Order: sequence, then structure tokens, then C-alpha cells
Amino acid sequence: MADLRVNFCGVELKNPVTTASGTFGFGHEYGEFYDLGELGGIGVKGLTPEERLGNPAPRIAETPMGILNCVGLQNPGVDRFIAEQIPFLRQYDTRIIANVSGTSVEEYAGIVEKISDADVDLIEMNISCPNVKCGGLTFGTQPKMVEEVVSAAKKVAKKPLIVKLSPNVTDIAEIARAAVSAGADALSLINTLLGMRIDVESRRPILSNIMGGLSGPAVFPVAVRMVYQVHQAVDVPIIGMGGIRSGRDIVEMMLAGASAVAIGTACFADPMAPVKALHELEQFLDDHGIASVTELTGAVQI
Ligand code: ORO
Repeated sequence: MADLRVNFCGVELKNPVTTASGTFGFGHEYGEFYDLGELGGIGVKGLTPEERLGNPAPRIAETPMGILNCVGLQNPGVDRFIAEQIPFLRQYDTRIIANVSGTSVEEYAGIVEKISDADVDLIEMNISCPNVKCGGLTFGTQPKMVEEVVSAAKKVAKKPLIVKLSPNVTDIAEIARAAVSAGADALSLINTLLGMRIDVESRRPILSNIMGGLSGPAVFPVAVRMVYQVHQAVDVPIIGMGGIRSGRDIVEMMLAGASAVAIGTACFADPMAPVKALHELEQFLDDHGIASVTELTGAVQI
């Protein structure tokens, strides 16, 4: 049996399969289908300093091979997450990846400092949410802003800091370099691609927020390309995500440069998707005589 363990910024993941923030809530619903301890890590819904109700419905629109969302960072706030959700998640032998957002540099630093003192394993700083007016993409698309917000967060982070990048940029390598030069310990990518749909009968946008973020298999090649470019540009571990559905998709994402992966939208179609993909990955490694999953990272032959 191949060794599935991954050392991610000094934190051991039992395997490289995690869940993508925003598609897994805090794991309760999925925990009814399987032992969440099978996963390498759980990326929880994006947290903000205060509770947020998110955008009004409709917040989801279907697309060929994907979905558009404009959830708007609905979450109970970081304090309730710490009090109510960490004890639940800690029942499982898996890593907790706390995804956090803010609307200003000060808010980002404040929430990173607070979550650092809580019992989580890794912090994922979301500078790429496409669905909020303040924060989100404003921070993630300009190198200067990326540097400012990441260095403020890094000063107070006591756990490894992963910065989640937006694909809605011209040069992803430039953004990655800005994040790493400001102290990011790791990067995760991609967040969703900005999109829009219109109801041709009413002639109105389908989503309440007019635009939303596209995820699912439709974005997989874009994600693989960006992970490849970022892996070439910087020397920190990457969590690759965007449309992964199968063990072979995990292999492809790791060959591009990812050290771990996150599965998101696939969970909506099949709650078992992450564990099925993990078992397929194991089978692939055994079939190909690969002793350790870490051998895949960046091993694409150009
Ligand atoms: N949606 C996304 O597609 N990405 C995010 O980071 C956050 C949201 C959301 O909450 O709307």
C-alpha cells in the first residue's frame, strides 16, 4: 500500500484529500455519510469577525459542468465557530483548516490572530471571494494589496498561513509571488471564476447578486494551469482545487504542482465524492507502483 501521508507546512495530513471551503459547511451533513476522519483535512465555511446572513436567494445557478454561486460568506461568525464547531470537528481524526475573511487589513489581521489561538491546524486566508462588496477580490487581485494584507496577517499568525488565490487575474504567478514575499507559508487555488447567467424569459440575471463564482468540472483545466504556473513561480506548498472529481483528477492536480488537494462542488452531486476519489487515488498509486503520494507533486514531464 502506498504511503498517503503529506507533510504540509509541518502539519501531517494522513492523506492529501481535503474539502474545499464553502462546499462542506462544518461537516455535519457529510458526517452522516462517512467517518470524516477518513479525510486529510476539512476546509470549513469561510468565517468572518461577525455573523453574516449572506446574499438573498437565488444564490445558486446551474451551468454545464458546474455551478455559479453568490452565497456571500454566510457564516455564524468566528466566535460561534470556535465555541460550537471546533468541538464537533475535533471528534474526528482529521485536520481543521479554518478559512477566514475580512473587509479591511485590520479585520483580516484580527480574525487571523483570533483563530490562531483556537484549536485549528491550518489557517486559510480567503482574499478571493467574488461575492462581497468589501474585501474579497479587492485584496486578492492587486499585488500591493496582497502584500499588505498578507504581511499584516502573518505578523499575528501562530499557525501556518495558507493564502487562497483568485483566478480572476491576468498573471497568477505575480499574485503568488506577492503573497509568498509577504510571508504566506502556503497557497491554495483556485477560488471561483467570476461568471453570470441571464434568464432569457424575464431578461433578468439568475443570481440575486447579478454575478457569481463558477466552480465544478468546467474550471478544472484552468485550475490545473494555474497550479502549474504557481508551482513554477514560488517555493511553498500548494493546495490545488477547482473541479476535482476523481482519483485521476487528484493525480493530475498533484503532477501540476499541488502537495494536497481540496474537493468541493463534487460533494454536492455526491456526498461521498472525497472518499471515493481518495480510494481511487490509492488504487492508482498501487497500480503504478508509486510508493509515496508525495512523488507526484510537480512531476509533470514538460
Ligand atoms: N463564494 C465563492 O465562490 N468563493 C468564496 O470564497 C466565497 C463565496 C461565497 O460565500 O459567496
